[in-house]
Amino acid sequence: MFSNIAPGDTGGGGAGAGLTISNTGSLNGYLDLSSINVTNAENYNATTDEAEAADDADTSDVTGGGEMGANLLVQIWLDADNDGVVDVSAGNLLEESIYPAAAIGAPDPGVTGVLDNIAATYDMDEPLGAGNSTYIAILWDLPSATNNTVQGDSATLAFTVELDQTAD
Ligand SMILES: [Ca+2]
Ligand SMILES: [Ca+2]
Ligand SMILES: [Ca+2]
Ligand SMILES: [Ca+2]
Repeated sequence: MFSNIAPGDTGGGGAGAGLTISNTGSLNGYLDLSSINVTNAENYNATTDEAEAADDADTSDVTGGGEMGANLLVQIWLDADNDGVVDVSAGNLLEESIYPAAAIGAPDPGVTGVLDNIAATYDMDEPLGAGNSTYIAILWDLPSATNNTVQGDSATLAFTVELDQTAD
């Protein structure tokens, strides 16, 4: 989703940048995320990535994997109004933060979740009425202190959206 990012870069958000989740059925549902998986790739090029090798003890995709997911900070949230902004009132959430997990009304944790540490499931039971839509969006931040270990690395986040008929 994002490429050529460097330490100190932030991004994501923006109006309409969210993933649209629609309940096209005739029954009200409850939204969960499952089968969440982060895959880290090293993409090491021996002729151009010498700076990476100086910091990264293992540049092998086979045995080491990349370090992007261990360094990239994210916030994934239910952007109910699809404006690309985590809406808050006096620092407290008006929209549910999925990761880091924080309910509406709780303090906004901000873009502080290490991507690799995301849980495998989020049993949110977010109500989604028949014919309605909501949006899942992500903000990211690669801290400026990140060293060359992430040079060329990539991380892929995959998840499944589940819509259950009961809050379970
Ligand atoms: Ca590595
Ligand atoms: Ca919003
Ligand atoms: Ca690396
Ligand atoms: Ca559930």
